[in-house]
Amino acid sequence: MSYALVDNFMRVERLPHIWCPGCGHGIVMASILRAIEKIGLDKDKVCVVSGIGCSSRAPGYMDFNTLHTTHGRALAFATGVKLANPELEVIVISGDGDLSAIGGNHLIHSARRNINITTICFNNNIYGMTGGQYSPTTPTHEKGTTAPYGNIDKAFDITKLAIGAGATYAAKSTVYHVNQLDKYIETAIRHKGFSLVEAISICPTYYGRKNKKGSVVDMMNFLKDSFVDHKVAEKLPPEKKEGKFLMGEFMNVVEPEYTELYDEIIERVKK
Ligand SMILES: Cc1ncc(C[n+]2csc(CCOP(=O)(O)OP(=O)(O)O)c2C)c(N)n1
Ligand code: SF4
Repeated sequence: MSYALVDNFMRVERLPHIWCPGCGHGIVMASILRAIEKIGLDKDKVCVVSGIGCSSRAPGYMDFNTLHTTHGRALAFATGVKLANPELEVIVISGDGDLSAIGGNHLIHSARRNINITTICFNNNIYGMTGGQYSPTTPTHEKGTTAPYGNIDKAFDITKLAIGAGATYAAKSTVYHVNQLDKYIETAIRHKGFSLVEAISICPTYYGRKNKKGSVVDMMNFLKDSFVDHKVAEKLPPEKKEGKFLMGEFMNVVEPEYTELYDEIIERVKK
């Protein structure tokens, strides 16, 4: 991260941060800051909202209007903020547990409404903050403290879940593919409507250690080697697609936005 980015957009008095060495979450936070800088948003018009988790600590380090709320409820608070003041650029930061377990209902209904909130999911496939319990995105057979012999659940694809619920912008990248991540976050913030960017992050302390994923460098190399853009994958022969995960922009459409529809009703009732 550049010094200018730190000076302009971070609460340096809050440092050092709480993240473990090698945690991917700082990379996603920096990506968000770069996108905000590039768009040139007025800091006072940005509101970053989070729930609870290692990922949800990010807004505490970011120098905007910030809300650190309760576990799973970031989108509920963010909806209130956006309806009360549609002028604000509202960005939600949420972990995979926060967004797709306890907060799953808020995710689907925010997407369904197409409210103009940008949600960035820091997906490290585990509950980091509370000690490595498995989450709805932990791959089947992988381990967590609550699945010491392997998890038998089928994992959520959060991007697909959001699209199925009505998100009008949805993209996925990783903490290795930072240029794409920057681009998708910027596009998501500029998008009018509900947007989701799933940022595949790494938790070396719990997910990596429990599943013997090797060093932080090994975990980053895994992302580099395993994720392929879905448009590139379409042209690959089946044997080259084996074991690959798809990333890229999956949805980008324009539909009526919730706070505008709400304002229309207010104007109609006033007449
Ligand atoms: C209502 C409630 N239930 C449970 C918790 C405990 N809790 C705090 S963070 C967390 C999970 C965090 O995992 P995730 O959202 O994936 O974020 P990460 O820490 O991995 O970034 C849990 C279960 C809580 N704080 N409040
Ligand atoms: S426990 Fe995992 S998610 Fe939390 S700070 Fe450490 S590496 Fe990051």
